[in-house]
Amino acid sequence: MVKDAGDHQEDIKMKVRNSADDAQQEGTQDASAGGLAKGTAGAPQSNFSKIIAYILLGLFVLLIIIFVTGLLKFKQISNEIKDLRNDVTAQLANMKQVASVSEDVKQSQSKIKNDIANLAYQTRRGHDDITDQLKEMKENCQPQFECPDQWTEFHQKCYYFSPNTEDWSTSQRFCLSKMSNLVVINSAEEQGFLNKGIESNRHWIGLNETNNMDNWGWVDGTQYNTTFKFWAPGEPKDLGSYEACGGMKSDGRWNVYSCSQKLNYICERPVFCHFK
Ligand SMILES: [Ca+2]
Repeated sequence: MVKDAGDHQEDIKMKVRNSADDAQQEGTQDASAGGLAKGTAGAPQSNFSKIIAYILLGLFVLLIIIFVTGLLKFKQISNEIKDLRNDVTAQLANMKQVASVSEDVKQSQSKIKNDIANLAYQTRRGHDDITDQLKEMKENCQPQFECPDQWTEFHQKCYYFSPNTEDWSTSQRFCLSKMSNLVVINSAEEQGFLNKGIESNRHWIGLNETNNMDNWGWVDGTQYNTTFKFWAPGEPKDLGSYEACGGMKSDGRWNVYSCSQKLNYICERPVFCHFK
């Protein structure tokens, strides 16, 4: 019995040993089998690595291209920004210049406005001065009824009956030199006064034919058609090619004479203001 137990243990030990040997042998076989498998899978793995490497290289090149492109783009944008900044600076300078010109225009307008205002003020002041002076003159003025020597006063007018004879134009020039005109007869009273003054001598009066067409006119512009007339019967006659001027006959009536004839003449002067 004891022997059987010992044998049995021995058997178990043997079995265990054999099992271990088998296991070791199987491990060796597995190991050799694994090494064989490993040797056959090496080629695909190398190709895969190459593909990965190519992809990585491609990505790297792509990155380089992107970087360079980006760098160029950045430089371009940077230049554009620089140009834009220069443009803005130039525009600001222009705006400042325009603002300066605008300011000059404003100042000029203001100056012109002031000048006009000053001129208007001076004009008003001048007008006021003239008005004051006229008022003063009116207050201090009195008609000069006393006529100069050799002049006769009648109804606030002064008359000069010339002692000498002249043609009509020379007579008028003399009257003008004395601040007068050849007489303009405005009324029957004036006609009557003159008729006495001529003392039966022929005298020029301020009438002449303006265009040889029976258009008579007074030297001071008085309307001939609307004024008193005292022509002798048959007058005014047509003298043809002779220039016709008006004069008083010895009886005082008006007569047409050739302007070149020499007659006495009558000057008439308005009454001037004589200051007190
Ligand atoms: Ca008169």
